Amino acid sequence: AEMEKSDLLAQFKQTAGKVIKCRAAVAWEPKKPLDVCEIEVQPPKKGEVRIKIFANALCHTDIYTLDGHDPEGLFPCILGHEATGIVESVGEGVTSVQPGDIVIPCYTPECREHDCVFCQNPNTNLCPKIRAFQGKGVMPDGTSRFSKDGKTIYHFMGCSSFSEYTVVAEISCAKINPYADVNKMCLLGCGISTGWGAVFNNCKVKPNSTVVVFGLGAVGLAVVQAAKEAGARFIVGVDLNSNKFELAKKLGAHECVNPTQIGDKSIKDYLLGIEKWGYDYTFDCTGNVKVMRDALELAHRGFGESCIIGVAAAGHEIATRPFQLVAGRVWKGTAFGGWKSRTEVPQLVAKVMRGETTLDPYISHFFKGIEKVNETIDALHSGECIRAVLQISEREPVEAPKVTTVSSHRHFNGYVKRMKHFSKVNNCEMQFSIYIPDRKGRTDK
Ligand code: NAD
Ligand code: 022
Ligand code: ZN
Ligand code: ZN
Repeated sequence: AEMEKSDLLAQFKQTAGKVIKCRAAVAWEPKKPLDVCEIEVQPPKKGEVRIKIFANALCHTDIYTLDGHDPEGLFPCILGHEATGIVESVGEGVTSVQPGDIVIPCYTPECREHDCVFCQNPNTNLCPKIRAFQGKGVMPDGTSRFSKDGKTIYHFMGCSSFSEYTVVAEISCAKINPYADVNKMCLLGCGISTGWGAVFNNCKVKPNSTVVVFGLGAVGLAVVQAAKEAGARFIVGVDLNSNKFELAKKLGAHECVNPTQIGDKSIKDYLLGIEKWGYDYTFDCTGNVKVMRDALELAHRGFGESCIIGVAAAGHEIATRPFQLVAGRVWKGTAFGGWKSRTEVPQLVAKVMRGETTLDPYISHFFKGIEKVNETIDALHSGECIRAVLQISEREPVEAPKVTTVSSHRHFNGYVKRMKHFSKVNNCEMQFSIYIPDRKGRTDK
């Protein structure tokens, strides 16, 4: 483990400040397979970080953009926004990460500046600091770090992780536990975090509540898993593809319904047949605006909340009768689950590492080598796929120092834990105690 780090670090010292030639999956134009070819990656400028990518999960937005459906999609570009990597070098003024740090690039940045009304507000994560540049496919100085034979290649959502090396803003870089499993944790870069956050942050689902989840892809399944963890008493999953039901039930769904298999009943009437006044929380994880309407109208009369997670196709609009809201239903939405990326993504990684939740069920496909990127896309198109992870560079295995709990007892508002570990320095087993206060909600003062 020590060797790996110093080897890589020595290698990174060689490349720092220089152009790196490496392989990337370039989207030259819409609807064409990705072209795995050699590109040039410029060194990071002020406030930027260059990252060597380990793993990348495919998300639908990448494909949506590749298929030319995003009117704002720019070509040629390097897609990808659900990844893990290691910092190779940093630009001027970068202090929060250094070469060798393990990171998750995030498409919602967190500038943390005192005059950023979004970063300073606990109820939102929509830091606008570099939003305009992200939309234009460039870095905050207005230029791209990617090119091939002198031709500029655009960035995508501030991440562009379908590449052996990428450059992102420091404020988009979440530094995570160095012992994290990078092939799994890439999932926390988008879909799973979003589903969890919609439940914990945007809706704050309460114990004993009733929940409907439309769309049981990775995002909807993550909603199911989080709703179960939050103590929901009745969770219904809805999907046109019944293959998704087995996993949904494993993650906590009490019932699953396929709208095409309930006779002439509408899904709305079917679900109101179970809970007459509607459900405490409903989630759209499909991106279909008709589903969004059903989800809103299935929210409980008087107080039910419906959260839009799915991203609708360009130009689509939602509709309902105003009376639905007058009658107390709340329509809300989420971007990246409301997580403040640099602060909270590392906490999600820690939660997985403590064994309090799992990412394992979401990885249905795993491919090795960037040249497999188009197979990864084919896998996502098959109805069987939840998430397909593409390993771009292998990481040498690293083993965390083993610390085990000897005893744990209640002490004031928390726990005292006695831990033991083997100390290399002292060449013997050592013990220490820590006090862990009970955790508060993230927005509690
Ligand atoms: P996915 O394609 O894997 O899952 C969508 C599921 O919805 C599929 O299982 C599909 O069969 C089902 N479905 C489609 N139409 C349906 C209908 N009419 N009724 C019931 N089920 C239907 O996608 P995913 O990765 O889980 O992402 C889900 C959505 O969330 C996408 O629109 C994605 O763009 C969006 N998303 C939003 C954010 C955010 O921050 N708001 C973040 C990530 C993803
Ligand atoms: C990620 N998404 C869908 C699948 N995977 C996704 C798409 C868009 C957003 C969030 C997740 C999103 C919601 C709100 C915004 N975006 C910002 C709106 C605004 O700033 O006015 C969003 C984000 C980044 C980009 C585009 C839209 C981008 O980098 N191009 C966060
Ligand atoms: Zn995504
Ligand atoms: Zn900010």
